[in-house]
Amino acid sequence: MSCEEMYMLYHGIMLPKESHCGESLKFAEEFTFKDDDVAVAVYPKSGTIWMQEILPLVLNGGDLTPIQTIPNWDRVPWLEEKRLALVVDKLKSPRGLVTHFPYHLMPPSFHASKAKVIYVMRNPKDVLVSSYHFHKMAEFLETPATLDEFMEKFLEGKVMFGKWTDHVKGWTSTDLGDRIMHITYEEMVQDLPAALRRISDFLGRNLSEATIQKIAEHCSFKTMKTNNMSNFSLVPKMYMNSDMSPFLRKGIAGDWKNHFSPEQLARFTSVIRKEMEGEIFSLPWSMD
Ligand code: PPS
Repeated sequence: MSCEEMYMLYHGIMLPKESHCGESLKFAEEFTFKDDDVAVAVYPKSGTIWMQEILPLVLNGGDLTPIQTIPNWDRVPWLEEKRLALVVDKLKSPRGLVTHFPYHLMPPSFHASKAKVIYVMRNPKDVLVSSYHFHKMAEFLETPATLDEFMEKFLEGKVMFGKWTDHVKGWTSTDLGDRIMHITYEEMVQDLPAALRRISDFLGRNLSEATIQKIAEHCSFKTMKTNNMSNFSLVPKMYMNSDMSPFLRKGIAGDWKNHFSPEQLARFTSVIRKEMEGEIFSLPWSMD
């Protein structure tokens, strides 16, 4: 399949046609957010599926039913994807939604509502590596020839949802005040119970330590890898070929060190640094 056949352009960003179309984007634009909705905004490969596991558990006091009976894409659907229109009426409040949209594409009703949003950010070097492997296994995305070639596309924003730096800049300079919480993938890897306590406090849930520990256990990489409702094993191999690379691949921070050459590191770092020049917000990772 050619690139034109695989992707559509929406406000200048590339979206895979497999999961997005004009109707799904119109549905997102006209979507009515409720005040008690919780959105998770996240650049692809930064912790989306992880939050689709965490959010229902935190919102429902640790009840495992949703994560054991509903596939992640219907449990906490993507705002912009085709599935939302099919499942929206089945979602129970408080509803959880995920989105890869940059901030400026969030629909008017999101701004008019009091819905909260959690922005998850991951070291872009690991985002790149995770995305590179994902592009090899996802048959609906362009297969990268080499890491070098994919890195150039990533840095230019010629990948789904555009430039990583634009996404981060938009979501770290919002006017949402206390409606937004920022968290990093690395923070979650380092101490998941502590991250869950922060999320629970932000959402006004008063979870006991026993519930926090229970959620942490069910949202560990190891447990999620065996959860057929979350590990994409329900998706036919012609769409996602886990023989090439499993969706839940490594789940660690710093895998870029196993992939980047010194030249690639220098190139990546200099572009990201330049893009972030003049930003008040500074990245929480060393770029070296
Ligand atoms: S997507 O396609 O945008 O929805 O992908 P996304 O879910 O955002 O990112 C996939 C990466 O998140 C890792 N992941 C986890 N890491 C640690 N612990 C848990 N529980 C977990 N769940 C998902 C997943 O393994 C992908 O990262 P890599 O580095 O490829 O392993």
